[in-house]
Amino acid sequence: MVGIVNVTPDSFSDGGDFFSPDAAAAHGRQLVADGADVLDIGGESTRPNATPVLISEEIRRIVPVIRALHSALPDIPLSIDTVKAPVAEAAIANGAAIVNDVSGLRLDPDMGALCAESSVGVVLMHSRGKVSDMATYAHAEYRDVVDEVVAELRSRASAARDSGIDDRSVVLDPGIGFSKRTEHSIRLLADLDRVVALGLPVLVGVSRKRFIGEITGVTAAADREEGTMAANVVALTLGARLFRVHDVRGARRSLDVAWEILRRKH
Ligand code: HH2
Repeated sequence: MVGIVNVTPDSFSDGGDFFSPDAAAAHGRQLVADGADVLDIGGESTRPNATPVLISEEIRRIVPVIRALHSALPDIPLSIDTVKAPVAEAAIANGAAIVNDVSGLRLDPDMGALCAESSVGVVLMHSRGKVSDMATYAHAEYRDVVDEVVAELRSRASAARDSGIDDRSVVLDPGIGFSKRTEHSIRLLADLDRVVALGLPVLVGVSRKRFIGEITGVTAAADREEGTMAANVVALTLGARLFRVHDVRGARRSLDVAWEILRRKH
């Protein structure tokens, strides 16, 4: 279970809630008490029209939080959610063990080598375009979304290998809601076993996302928890093994029950 710690003033569901380093670190500790195995710390929102963040500002936001969490929770792997190599480097220097790159190493040519040299875990998420438009529909044209996302993830995994990153350090993520309309996100979740068949562990980030709001009519992102749990359980059934969530306690309880049933299946 990957708990989300957004140190941003403008994330779509919890922007501004944990913006100070102390509040973010306290929130991270609570998520671990709730059952998080990993914490994912992000200093830049991918929300459409979010204000772009300078490298220096992103580092200023995330380093105090990573330091505080690393010293309070030395056994919990910390992940840095960034597409920028200097931000990842600062995070790694202060205790981060995983780089969660929502561009799948596309946007910063130095990211692959940095991850290889520092032997960190790497999450390769599928998206298209730049940070400012990857959560819009600007690049959401597909003949077959599953075929194309699988092919593009395969090519990101091979780029990671070419940079010297060990396959055993890599996790794939279909990028739910990134350059995808609701129908695309739903198709990808329905055929998630095709992403799992690429042979690397799969993470999904469905938490509170727009497709859940569009299915249920729930407009307030923080009220989309039941839909989040349902989507996570389906993803688990189809082979996902990591879940990036805001409400760790609810995700933990629902997925623990689902797993106890699934693991007894003949
Ligand atoms: N989704 C978001 C951000 N980072 N990383 C991965 N690997 N997978 C995801 O699905 C994913 C992600 C968007 O959610 P959130 O962090 O809540 O919002 P924001 O981008 O506004 O900070």
